[in-house]
Amino acid sequence: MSELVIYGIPGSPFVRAVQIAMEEKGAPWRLEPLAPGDTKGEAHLKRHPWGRMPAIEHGDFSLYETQAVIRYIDQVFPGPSLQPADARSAARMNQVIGINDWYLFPKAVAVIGFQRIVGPALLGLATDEAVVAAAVPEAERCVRALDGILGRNEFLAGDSFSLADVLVGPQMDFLGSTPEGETLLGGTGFGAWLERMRARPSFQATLPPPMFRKAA
Ligand SMILES: N[C@@H](CCC(=O)N[C@@H](CS)C(=O)NCC(=O)O)C(=O)O
Repeated sequence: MSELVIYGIPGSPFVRAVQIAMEEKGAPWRLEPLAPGDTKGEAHLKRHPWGRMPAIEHGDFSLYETQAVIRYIDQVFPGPSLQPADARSAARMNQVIGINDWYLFPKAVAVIGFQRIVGPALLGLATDEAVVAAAVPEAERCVRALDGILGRNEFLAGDSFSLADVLVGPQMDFLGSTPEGETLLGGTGFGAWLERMRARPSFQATLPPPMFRKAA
C-alpha cells in the first residue's frame, strides 16, 4: 500500500488528526509541510478549494475534509479498527465528530488557539483579550458536553479508541496549551482523558512544534 501524503502546516490540529490515524494504523505517511501563506496559494487551492488543511494524496486518489480522510484511512489500511461495530457506540462517535466540526473547532479552538498561539507565534499578532473572553463560554459548553458524553468511559465512543478520539484529541491538546483551555479541562474528568491521549504513542509521535504547545 503506497505512502499517504499529507499537506498542511505542522501542528494544525486537523492535520495532526490524520497523522494520528496513520500512526494508530501503523501505516506509512509523509507530511508535505505548508507555510502559512501557502494555504491560499494556487497550488494548494487546487488540492482544497477553500484553502484549508489537511489535504491528502494516496497514490492517484486525492481527498480533503478531515473526517472523510480519517474514515478512508480506517477502511483502507489494516490494523485495529477505529470505528465501533455497535450501533450506539458508532452513533456516539459520529455525534462527537459533529460537535468537533460545528462547535469545538470553529467557536472555541480556532478562536482561542489563534489568539493565544497561532497569531502571536506564527504571525506576530498581539492577543485580543476581548475576543478570547467572548469565546470562553462556548469552549466551556464544548468541554462540559464532551465530558458528559465521556462519562466514566475510557474513550469518547465507549470502551475502544475511535475516530472521535483521533479528531478531538489534537483539538483539546491544542486548546489545553492555552491558559483558558488548561483551566477548563482541569475542572472536569475530561482532563484525565486528555492525559491518556497525550500518553499514546500516536500522540507522542506527532507532537506539534514547540511554539504550538505554549501560549504567548
Ligand atoms: N472542515 C475542514 C476544516 C479544516 C480547517 O479549518 N483547518 C484549519 C487548520 S486546523 C485551516 O485550514 N486553517 C487555515 C485557514 O483557515 O486558512 C476539515 O475537516 O478538514
